[in-house]
Amino acid sequence: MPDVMVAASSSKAPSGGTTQQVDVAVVGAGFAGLYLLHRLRKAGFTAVVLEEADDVGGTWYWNRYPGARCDIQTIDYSYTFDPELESAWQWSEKYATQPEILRYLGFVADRYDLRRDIRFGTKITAATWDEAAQRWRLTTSGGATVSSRYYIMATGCLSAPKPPEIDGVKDFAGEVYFTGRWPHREVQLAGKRVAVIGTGSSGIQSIPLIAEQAAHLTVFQRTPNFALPAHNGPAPADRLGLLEADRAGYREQARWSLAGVPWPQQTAVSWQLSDAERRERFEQAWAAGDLVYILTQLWADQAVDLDGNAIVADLIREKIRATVEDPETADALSPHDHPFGAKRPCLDTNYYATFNRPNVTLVNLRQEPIKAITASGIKTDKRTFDVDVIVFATGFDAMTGAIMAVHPITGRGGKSLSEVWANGPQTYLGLTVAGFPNLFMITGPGSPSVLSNMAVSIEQHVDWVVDRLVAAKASGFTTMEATETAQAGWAQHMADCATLTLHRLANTWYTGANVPGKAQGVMPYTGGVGPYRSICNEVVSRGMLGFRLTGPDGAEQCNDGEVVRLQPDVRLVLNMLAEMQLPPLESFGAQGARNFLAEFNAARPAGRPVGEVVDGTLPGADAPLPYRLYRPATPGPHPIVVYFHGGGWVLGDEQSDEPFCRDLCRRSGMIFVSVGYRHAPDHRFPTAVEDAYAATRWIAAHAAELGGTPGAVMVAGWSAGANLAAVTCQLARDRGGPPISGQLLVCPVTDCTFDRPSYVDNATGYFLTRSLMYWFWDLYCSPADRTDPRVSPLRGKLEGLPPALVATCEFDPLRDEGVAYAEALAAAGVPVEQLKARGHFHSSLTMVDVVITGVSGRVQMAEALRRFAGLPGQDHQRAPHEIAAE
Ligand code: NA7
Repeated sequence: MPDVMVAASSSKAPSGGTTQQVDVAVVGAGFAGLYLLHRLRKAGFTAVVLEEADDVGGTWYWNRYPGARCDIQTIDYSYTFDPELESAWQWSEKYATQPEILRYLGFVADRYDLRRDIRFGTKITAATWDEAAQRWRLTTSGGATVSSRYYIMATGCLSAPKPPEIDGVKDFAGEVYFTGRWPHREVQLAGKRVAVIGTGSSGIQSIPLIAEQAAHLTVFQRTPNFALPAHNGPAPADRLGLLEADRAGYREQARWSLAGVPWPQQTAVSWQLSDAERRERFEQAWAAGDLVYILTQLWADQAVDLDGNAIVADLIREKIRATVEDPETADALSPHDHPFGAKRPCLDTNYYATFNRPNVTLVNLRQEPIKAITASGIKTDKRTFDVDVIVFATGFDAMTGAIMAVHPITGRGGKSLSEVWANGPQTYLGLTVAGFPNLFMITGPGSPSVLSNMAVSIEQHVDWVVDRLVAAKASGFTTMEATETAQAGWAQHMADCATLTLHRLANTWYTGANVPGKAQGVMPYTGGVGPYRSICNEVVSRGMLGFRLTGPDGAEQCNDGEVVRLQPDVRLVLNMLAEMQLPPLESFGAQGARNFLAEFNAARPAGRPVGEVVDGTLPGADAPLPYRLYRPATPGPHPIVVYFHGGGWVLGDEQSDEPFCRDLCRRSGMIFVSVGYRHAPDHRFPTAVEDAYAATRWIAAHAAELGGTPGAVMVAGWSAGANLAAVTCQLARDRGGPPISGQLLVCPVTDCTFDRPSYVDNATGYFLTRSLMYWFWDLYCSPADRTDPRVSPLRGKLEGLPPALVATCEFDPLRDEGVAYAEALAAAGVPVEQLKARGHFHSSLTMVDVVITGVSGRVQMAEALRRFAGLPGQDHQRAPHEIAAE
């Protein structure tokens, strides 16, 4: 294999002070810059790459510390754009070392003759958008200038090392090294007293090797990190076999996966598995030595739910205790302050075992913070450590540092990027910034970047950008700029995604917390590589949504808007349903639709355990009705909620909303009795409502027998069931009971008018369609009866009704009639709380464990029920999710 060549044939700056004119200027000759240059050239653009280092490699040029390796398997951490390149290069190990990765990048640069357009040793000192010329003007360290139509930052996410932030570094008389700027010469540590500050990936990779050389190693740890053994060696035969059996298929699967490595999505959640099953899965992951595997393959809730996550964290801490002989050291090395995966976990070789060596000491900075660095070593507030060498493995000003710290970037109207990002990075898709025309970032903040296999994300970004430049050229546009609306929408979507995961619960470089004074917020896109790719594609298929394109002679196209308005998990559910290409539910006929629903429900998660589930029969209006009772695990008696399922008065039964009933039973600590009322078309209006009322009477009268608190009951329902709950409250008021202390109406049907905006805006595409609602209405109720308050409760008298929580979802045809009912109740003096779920669809709140962003909505519902019952609120401090409010 050829060794890395030093830039023997690099691009030369034009002499004589002339400005180099190119179509595209690129910063950085790492993974991204090299592929970008290759693609740009193939697409016919003139391009120059400006690189501060003396050779290609980017992060792999600078990070030469002992033990530096990739921690995505190398067969996945490779370019995939050229099958011939793939067969021309063989990796020697499962996780390649830094020198091998650098050789690979040199090999790629040579193979595609890239060096002739790269200017090495060139630092850009300023980049300014020239409004008149509609071009970027770059000045460089050597004094040469470049003028380019497009300016692309291929600067990587972890390129700007963070200053040590410790007093006295300059006073230290010994040697100082930074892992992120390790010297190119060999560093002699043998026989020396070495200090390593920092236990992120760089520290964890280098500590075992430094310990082998040093006379004594002292590790200064501020935050313990989770690390798992890499089990390095040859690429695992099973993964290699999969790749070789179908290279194109394997790569394509990676592109659509969550993390950019082709592992299937797990569906089983932790509480559906036994202890033994969970342990088996964990041991398998531990043995696999693969970060993406352990982060994605254990159980579906590990990255989104604190309880599911705590199980993994406990098991890893158990491994640490089993490896580290001194219990106090083991304890200090065990992370307790963040969920597993919320901070970047590490892959190690002998990391924990290194602390069993007699020449290694761990200093827990949480117990004795560093006071200063002195001429002879490091002083904590308890002790002094004299050392010969200090290694700073203290990390980077991640993601934004790489872009902002490089040089001032000035956009339209003289606005600087540092100003625009003062409160955190603002981007559209992590690719562009409003106000900075023709500026692109490869794997910028707001894209999956560091939460993914970078190789896959880089190729996706490069392809997307170059394809857009080609398309713009073909249609005569010369500038491209994100709109403010699109950018704000992306910020909202980013925040929605971040709510879904546990990343926001840790202070990490993902959130900017590692740099004092840096704005805080989850910077990478947490929604996954595949979903992100589909969004980027959607921007294009919707006519460059969110971009303003301009060209000569006033040509302009602006298709403004937000690309994602749904909650991220709702988007996935709806996309999945769309892919199934189901015929409209109403085309099955009533019985066919019921069968379909039963089959559909059988495939969903079963719902979490409750104390007891009891089936029984109660008298309806004029026939026995089945019911299913969910009892909390806590000692009774409990308040009772009478529940009516959804299904348009046509579908469903007392079991069909089981996960929702279980969830609310657990959260509220109340008995839920789900009633199997009779359905249309066999039993048309008013059978269902009379059944609902009769059932409520009977349950209230038999509360004590059912284990409930005697006295008032509450009613609840979803959709048509919420319609029955609302009507039951009116009937109970008018017919002398039973006493009802509160009503929970989730996406209720309240009126027979179909011209409210939500019926029009959400007529199709959100599962519950307008035409399905028409069908339900037709089967249930003749037009002549529809204004009867027993089916259109909005038309009834509303005074004197029990307090209500009315939940509505933004993308639901029924949204506006729910809101209208809440407002009318309030106007009639009824205490009403509204829950308007932004970005949700009709089924969001009841799809427990599928639509996770619905959790805090259900927390709110449970709290409302407890208030209705006169019970104190619960401590929801640990509820990890907040529903987005409108
Ligand atoms: P990281 O992961 O940011 O780790 C830096 C480490 O240095 C981390 O343990 C920090 O503790 C520690 N640190 C930072 N500043 C200080 C000061 N002032 N005093 C004591 N300790 C400090 O950087 P890496 O280079 O290891 O890895 C970066 C990424 O590269 C990695 O995640 C992979 O994606 C590849 P803290 O946790 O902030 O308390």
